[in-house]
Order: sequence, then C-alpha cells, then structure tokens
Amino acid sequence: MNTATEANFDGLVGPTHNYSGLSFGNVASLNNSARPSNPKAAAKQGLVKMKALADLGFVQGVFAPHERPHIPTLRRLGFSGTDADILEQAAKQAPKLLAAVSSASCMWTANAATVSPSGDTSDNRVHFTPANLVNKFHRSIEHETTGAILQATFKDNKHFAHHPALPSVDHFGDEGAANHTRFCHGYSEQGIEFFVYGMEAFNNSAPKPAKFPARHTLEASQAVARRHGLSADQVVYAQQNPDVIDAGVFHNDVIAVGNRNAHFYHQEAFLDTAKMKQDLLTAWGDRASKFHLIEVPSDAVSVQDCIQSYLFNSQLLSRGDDDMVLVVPGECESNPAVWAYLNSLVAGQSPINEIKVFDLKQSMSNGGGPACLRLRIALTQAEQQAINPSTLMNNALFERLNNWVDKHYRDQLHEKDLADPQLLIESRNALDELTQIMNLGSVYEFQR
Ligand code: SUG
Repeated sequence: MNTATEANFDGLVGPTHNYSGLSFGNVASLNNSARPSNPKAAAKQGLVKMKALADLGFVQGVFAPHERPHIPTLRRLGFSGTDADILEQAAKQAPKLLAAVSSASCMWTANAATVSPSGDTSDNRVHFTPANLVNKFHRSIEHETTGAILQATFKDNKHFAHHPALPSVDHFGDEGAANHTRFCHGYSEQGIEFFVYGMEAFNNSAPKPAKFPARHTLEASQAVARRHGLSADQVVYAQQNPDVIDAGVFHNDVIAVGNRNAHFYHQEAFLDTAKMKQDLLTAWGDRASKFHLIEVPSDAVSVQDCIQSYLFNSQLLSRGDDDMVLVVPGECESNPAVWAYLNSLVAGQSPINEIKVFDLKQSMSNGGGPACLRLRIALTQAEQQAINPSTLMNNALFERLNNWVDKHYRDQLHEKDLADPQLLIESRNALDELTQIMNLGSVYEFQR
C-alpha cells in the first residue's frame, strides 16, 4: 500500500501582524498600508483553515511565528541601550525600519523554504533550503529562525537534510516554494520539480520586468536543484511572464498552482507557455496517469481578476486519484468572473471536483492567500512518524492555540503601536509559551 502523503505546514500568524506597505510589487500590501490590523482575528482565521483541513483527513502542521520586533537586527544596525530605548530610538529615527523588523511576514510559509521529497533526491532524504528572501529587507531576516524551526520539526537526520539559505545577494534571490511545484504520480514516487523564476541574474540580455522587481532568479533555482541532488531530466525551469510581474504577480503562486498530475495556470503566467507544456510532458514521460494541463484563458479570467481574487493562490489537494479539492479565499466567491469560472471548472472533466472557501481577509490584505500560508512537504509514512508530533494539528492543539491567542493577542494594531515596549513583552511571553506547547526548544534569540 502506498501511504505517502503531502503534509501542509501553515504559518501561525504572529502577535505583531500589521499593514506597513513593505512589499513593493505586491498590490495588496501597498494598498492597505497604514490600515489598522487585527492580529487576533488573523491568527484565528488561519487556525480555522488548518483545523478544517485536518478534519478532512489531510496531514496538517503548524510553524511557529518569529520573534518580532526583532531587537537583534536593530542592534546590528546601530541602535543601543535597553530594549525599550532601542524601540524608542528606532520609532523616532527610522519608523519604516521598525515596521520592517516587526512584520509578521513569516506567516507566509510558502516562502519559508524549498522542499524536495525523498523520492526525488539522490540520497533519498527530504531536503530543505530556507529561502533567503533578499528582495525585501523585512523578509530577509527570516531564514535563520526558519531554519531553526524546520530543524526542530524535522529532526531526524536519517530522513531529513537541512541546508542553509543561499548567499544573501540579488543574484541568488530565492523566494522558496512560492515559485516551486512538484508533480508526481504518487507522492512517494520520483517527481518532477518545476522551478519558476523571474529573471536570469548572470545574463543581462534575458527578459526581465521593467516596473516591479523579479524576486527570484534562475541561478537560485539551479543551486537548490544541485544541493538537493535532483535528477536533471526530472527538473523543469520556466520563466514567469515579466508583464504579469509588472501587473502585480510577485510570486508564481499568484498565477499558477499544481499538484500530482495537474497543472492549473493562467494563459499569461509564463513567458513561453508552449515550452513549459512541452518540457513538463517530456519529463512526465509514460507515468501511469495522464498529466492534466488546465489553462485558464484571459477572456474568462483577466490577470487583474487573478490578482484581486487570488484564484491561483489556492491549495490543490488530492482526495484520491484524479479527485482534487481546491481551497480558495473568500475573494474568489465575490469576484463574478472568477466564481463563474470555478463553477464551470468543477462541473467539467478536470480532476478538480470541489471548491472550498475560507475567510482569510487579514492575511489577504497583505497579499497572502491560502497557498501563501502553507509549505507542502510530501512524506512517506516513516518520515511522517519522524515529525515532532507537537506540531501537528488536531482537536487538542486547535483548542490550545485558540486559548493561547485569546490570552496573548491584541485585536487592533496600528503602525505606531510597534514602538510600544509592552508589545515586545507580550510577544516574547506568547512565543516562550508557544515553544513549550509545540515542544520546539529554544528557537528564539531572546530565549538564549
Ligand atoms: O512577501 N507580504 C508578503 C506576502 C507573501 C505572499 N506569499 C506568497 N505569494 N507565497 C510578501 O510580499 C507585506 C507586509 C507588509 O506590507 O506589512 C508582505 O510581506
């Protein structure tokens, strides 16, 4: 019996969740800048999605949020004195910097790392490379803690191999699994790893976007494929269409999603769609199932509708062979073109047979939909058994985390509150308790 499965690990939203307009090129982040946020509601919306998927029988894990505001970064940048002094100086001298080190952006765990399952790697272990996220300062400070949390969750080096992030420089800009998809017949079998990049760093004549940054390079993807020991004929690279990056598609997972033998993508997502299709079909070869290419035409759903609704930032989950459910944000239901398209999709011949809608407005207002909030990890049964069990969602953890959120989180946060020393104390108390609930050890600097 093939008992391999795909686990989804969602980022638990941290107590400093706020809207600071930090992500140039991400339309929602810019449009909602300076609005008040509700960290308590944000965390609870995420927990509801996690619990619902666990109840449906999917393996659902949780990643803890990072320490924020991140005082060690402010110290590295020359602020000194007590923690309260540092917050006061930073708020006065560099308020945007304080906002950057306070972002709860690690909630979007699709950007935490690139993961290659054991069926694909030369040493048959699951390989992890945390993403350096160099293009955005507030995200470039995530990868060390991300690495520590990954190691605390996937501890056994017989099954799991952990790499450090790639060099933190634009040439190796790496946004992790948001630009990586794995196709396979069964989860434990050899899969095709599909890497999507925004630009080539060492080739100035290659196309690139003009207005917004391409956050991820071909060279970063190639380095990850080498490190993880992937077979060259089972790796496919494709360039994102620079025009859609300029329209606000800052990650490929805003315009395409794939799972097992299905690739669901927009007509304008890739620079060379015909090549992408041919390369995937060649790599797919004569596997036992048919490979489905589900292309959404621009005259059914425009690129603007994709960005507004996050249609493709959905989770495509297998319930069985050729039977998938698509988990979408509420914004898809309220967009008439998208909703009409989705209804025709489930009525048709594709493997996508059901749509499930979740309210994730707090995360969506910063440009993070259902797929941004999760990192996928295909695991054999032996690997599943090696996971830290305290990170897996079930009735008891759901109740514990909801109580923990009620105890520690505020229900309103403005940018000016980030300077409040009490918020730092509240966050540290919350995280300290969380490491005990999730049995993570001392993953934060303030605990050492
Ligand atoms: O990196 N937003 C995140 C959203 C990440 C979405 N992830 C995926 N598509 N996989 C980003 O742009 C906004 C924070 C702020 O503006 O306060 C932010 O970081």
